[in-house]
Amino acid sequence: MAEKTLQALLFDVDGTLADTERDGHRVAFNRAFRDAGLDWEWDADLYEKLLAVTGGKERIRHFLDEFQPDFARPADLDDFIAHLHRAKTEHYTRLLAEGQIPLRPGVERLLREAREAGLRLAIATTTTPANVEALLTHTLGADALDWFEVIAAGDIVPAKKPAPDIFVWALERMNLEPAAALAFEDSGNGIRASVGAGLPTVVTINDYTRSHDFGDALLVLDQLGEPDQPARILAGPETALGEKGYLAVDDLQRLHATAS
Ligand code: XBP
Ligand code: MG
Repeated sequence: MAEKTLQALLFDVDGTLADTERDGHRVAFNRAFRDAGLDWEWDADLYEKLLAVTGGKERIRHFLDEFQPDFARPADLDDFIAHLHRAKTEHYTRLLAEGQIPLRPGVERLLREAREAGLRLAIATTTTPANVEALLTHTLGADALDWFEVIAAGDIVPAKKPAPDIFVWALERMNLEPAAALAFEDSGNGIRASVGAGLPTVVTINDYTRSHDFGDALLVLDQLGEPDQPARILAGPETALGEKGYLAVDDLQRLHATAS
């Protein structure tokens, strides 16, 4: 059974805090390929297929294996991919610094409400730490990193989502039982990771993930919502948002109490 008191919220980043993939990461990958003189172009449809693999370096390797069988692999393929990925991260963090990728509706509001309510906050993401720092500081300000007790990101765990490792790593550092927390995710890989770590999970879908299987989610929304921008409940208790029409901390506390 979930502990009665909700103590912490663990957030995924890409697709959850911000809609970063199609117009952010994908654009950065393409710019890195161009810089390297490669004629690879990941359009939005191909990128949707590639998103099945989490982790940018793993995604590049998957692309080579699945879509570039004739590409003459360099002697040190790991080094080649790592170099490409470093260039991609430069492009991506520059996009964030230019303010190209805003937070999704309700994200800043809920984070601030959660802080005021004394809830502990953490990040559990597959993306590179530099990307998390850039997103949080360019959208929430320089002190935003301090809002999060733990920022679990990228290569610090051996297996990326859908493996539960990154959530388990964060919970261990917080010395926290999963039943005392809620996770926020956006994708099939993400919820398999969070539920795999024992975390009751709230999902906000996006264009790339709306058809994914969220059968294990406590609640599925189209967004967290704002007072002037109502959220739509796609699965879960129809009273989950009360009369307000957006997700707030008291809704999370009620929802958490029902988690089996
Ligand atoms: C999403 C990912 C990441 C990003 C790209 O992570 O799978 O790999 O697509 O970032 P999450 P990197 O949804 O867990 O936030 O290139 O830095 O991996
Ligand atoms: Mg995600």
